[in-house]
Amino acid sequence: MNKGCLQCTDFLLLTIALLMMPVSVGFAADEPQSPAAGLQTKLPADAAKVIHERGLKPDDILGAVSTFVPSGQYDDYMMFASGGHSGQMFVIGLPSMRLLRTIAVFEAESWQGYGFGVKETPLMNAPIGGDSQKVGWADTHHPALSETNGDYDGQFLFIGDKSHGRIAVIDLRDFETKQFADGTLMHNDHGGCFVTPNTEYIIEGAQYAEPLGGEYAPISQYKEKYRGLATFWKFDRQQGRIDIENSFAIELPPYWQDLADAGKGPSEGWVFMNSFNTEMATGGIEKGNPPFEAGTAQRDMDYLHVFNWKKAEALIAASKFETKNGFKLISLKTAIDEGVLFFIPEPKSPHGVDVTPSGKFMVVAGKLDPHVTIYSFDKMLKAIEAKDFEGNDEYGVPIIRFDAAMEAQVELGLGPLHTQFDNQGYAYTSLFLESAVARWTLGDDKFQAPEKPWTLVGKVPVQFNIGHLATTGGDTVNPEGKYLVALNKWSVDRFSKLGPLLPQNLQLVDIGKTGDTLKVLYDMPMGSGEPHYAQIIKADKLKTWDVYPEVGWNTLTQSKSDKAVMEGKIVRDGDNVEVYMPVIRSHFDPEHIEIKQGQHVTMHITNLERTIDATHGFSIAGYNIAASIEPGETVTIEFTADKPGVYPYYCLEFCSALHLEMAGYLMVKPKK
Ligand code: CUK
Ligand code: CUA
Repeated sequence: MNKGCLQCTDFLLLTIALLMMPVSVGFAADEPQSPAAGLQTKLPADAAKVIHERGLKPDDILGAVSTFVPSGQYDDYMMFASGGHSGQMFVIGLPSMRLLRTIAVFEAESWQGYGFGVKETPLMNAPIGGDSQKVGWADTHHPALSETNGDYDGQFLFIGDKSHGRIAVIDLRDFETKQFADGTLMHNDHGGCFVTPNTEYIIEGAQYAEPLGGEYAPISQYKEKYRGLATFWKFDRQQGRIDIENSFAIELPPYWQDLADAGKGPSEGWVFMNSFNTEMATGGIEKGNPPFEAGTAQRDMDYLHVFNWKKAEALIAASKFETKNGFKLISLKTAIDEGVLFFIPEPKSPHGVDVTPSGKFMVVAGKLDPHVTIYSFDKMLKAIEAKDFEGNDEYGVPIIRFDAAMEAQVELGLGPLHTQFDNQGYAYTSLFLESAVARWTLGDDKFQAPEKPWTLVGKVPVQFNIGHLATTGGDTVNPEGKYLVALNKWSVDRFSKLGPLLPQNLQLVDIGKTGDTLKVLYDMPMGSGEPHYAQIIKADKLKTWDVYPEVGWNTLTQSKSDKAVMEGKIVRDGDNVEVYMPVIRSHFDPEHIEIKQGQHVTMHITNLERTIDATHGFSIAGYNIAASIEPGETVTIEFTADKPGVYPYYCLEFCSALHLEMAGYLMVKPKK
């Protein structure tokens, strides 16, 4: 027997041992066999051969058996990841790391019938900046799941668009986008959104300061005319919509506000938001000025913004606001005078701010500082009450003394960005420059790690250059501490050659075992966008529909449409032609639609099916129309038949043996 075979025998034994370990330990010989022990006899002999042929090492086998989800079984967790400048969102199952679906949000997506004629989507006629200009793309950064009492409730999902300062609302009953809320005061924001513990508000920080309301001011008037912003979008859970009327923003100095997190538990009612470029650098490399990258990194400290949002809400109720571009705005002066806004120095060019599960501490990571800085909410509050300020910034915002609010600093490594939590008293911080995840202990009484508080206990290398990281339930009051996903920016040599544009690499880490060295279990290439951030929810918290509740469902209003019919008909009123079209395997009714050139056509198409997965599509190639009509759904399509000719329409989903026969003709008779 050669050496390789000996090795593969070892590996087989290891596999069996791994399979048996959790349940077989402690079983006496005369006890009945454990279920896992039964696997030993059933493990196919070919397994050793496969392990040998594929050259798998023990860690590979551990990764494989830890992440494999057999056919027909479901993943335990669902990860909702943003899609960067693909403008969409991705739903990924854990531990399998399978991409389960894309959610079309800000961009057209024909598989979902999103953006190609169907009216029941916010994409059709989306305004931007209040000027109704259509944009076809977005840069999605931070998803936020709706919360009840600080825990994900599985009802709604929000996602920010950095490029156009928008937020979208997704209903998790059907995983479809329902609304865009469009900021009218600034052209951009960080694309981050963060919810308060009962989803009263969705918070969005600005990014690049600009004159508010789309006005013009030369860069020489940066300090006087440019401003930052924090927007508080009011969420109406009953309607499943952002209530734009009752949303508001707070005017801020022209620092570049970044990420935020909402207080919870003792800090509920407060919001913490990072900023950088408190230098107010204005760039201009071409004129010999310091470029932004240098200009924004002059000072050792920037300002953590601390907001009392309950007080801000009371100001709105008391009409202490102005209205700009139709949006409620609390002026910087009012925010200062009324005690809504405070600063605390934070080192240095910070990026992430994350509130610990207990709500007692705020963790800030400075991109250019090897430490994370932990602030105590209790100390902050005491400093505010005692007016323990080191002074004011040049706009008059009181600055809490760093030492008055700081609890601890932990040296982690190079390029710390974002922090997540588990249920064992550990925090996890991404180290961009070091390509690692640092695990360190919280000095928090909610969960307690065995090691000394505020101590680095280990690092797991990742490939490569990690941005965000997400843990199971990681932003809630009850993190589950099961998995961590590293969202790495670079994948370099991890996957097959794909040309110069490489996917991001999402790596799964098992964090459930105390004391164990953390290991990457699985690499998932994300080849359709750059997920900046993700949140991971226990799959059984989602209460999704299998089919729409009633036949004739309007998915935008989430109620029955009055245009649903069981039998097809064409109603003609002068040049307006209305087509009522039921759809069921395997026909459209009607199959002929005859109209005259120039007539306006409105189609109401209803999928009569009640069978799970019996989705039909509808397309008219010459008219740029593509719909996905899921079981029970009614869609509306409107177009002017300005091009004469004969246009076949057909079903886009291979829905039955006679799917190809599911077709019809749109006949547009020329005017002359
Ligand atoms: S950001 Cu991309 S790595 Cu928009 Cu949260 Cu930090
Ligand atoms: Cu319906 Cu194919």
